[in-house]
Amino acid sequence: KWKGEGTTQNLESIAIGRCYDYIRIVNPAVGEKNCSEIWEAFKSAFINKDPCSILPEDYELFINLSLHTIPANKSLFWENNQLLVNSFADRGRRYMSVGDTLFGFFGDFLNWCGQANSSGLDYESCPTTMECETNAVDSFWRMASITYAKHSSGEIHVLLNGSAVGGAYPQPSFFADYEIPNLQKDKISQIVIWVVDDIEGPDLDSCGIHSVKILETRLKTLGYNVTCIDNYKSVVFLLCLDYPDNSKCAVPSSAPAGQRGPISSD
Ligand code: NMN
Repeated sequence: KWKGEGTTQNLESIAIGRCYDYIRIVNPAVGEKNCSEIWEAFKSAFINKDPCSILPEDYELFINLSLHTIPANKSLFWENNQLLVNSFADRGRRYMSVGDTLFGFFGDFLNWCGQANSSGLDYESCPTTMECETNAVDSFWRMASITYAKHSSGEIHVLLNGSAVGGAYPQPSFFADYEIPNLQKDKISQIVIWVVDDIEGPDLDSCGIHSVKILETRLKTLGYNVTCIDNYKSVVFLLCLDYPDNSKCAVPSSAPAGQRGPISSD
């Protein structure tokens, strides 16, 4: 009856399995957590309710049970490049995006909703954002984003896509509406914005212009120390893995041009 995809099959096994994977393997530094209790708290946010009447606060117990320290200088916010962020952050080893926290890891790439007057999940369909914003998944990510922003500290980073058609800094968006307003100014020393274009994509947005300028102005007005870097090398290197022959991926050789052979044998 809804327009969106239904609940992911085997949701409970995936979520509980992810929780154990996270606390035992991915990030044992979070300490002991009760994964079945976390699952019950997650489920109670949306089970037996009208799937369009789920509020971020309904996930409060879930968040309280799954919350852990987000290391200073490791927060990575983003728009329009989730897969790139997943690779770059490396499950928290390099950076800890919301998807690398226990609460974000738990629900990442999954879909779910319940139904009124039934304790079952709806595997057939779930409401889209267009049908209602207060659906189980959107409210979950709102709560996750708010919590993540509130607990971020030190030097924080934002990775934006300079080839995105709606602008590198879209509005409305989770970052603009739920993360920026919840950053704790006294805990944040600096905000570094990275605007990285797709290797084969157009350069539509950059530091100091269009939507990035709007973001820089907003953050400076809020009193933050803001730096912006176009096509930050480390991120470009990662993208270049898939485009080794693109001119944007050329690495300058140390040998003079005339001495450079196609393949070196020594
Ligand atoms: O590009 P959208 O969906 O607006 O969200 C990106 C931002 O919001 C990121 O800064 C992230 O922290 C947060 N967010 C993350 C997820 C996810 O990791 N699956 C989902 C929704 C929002």
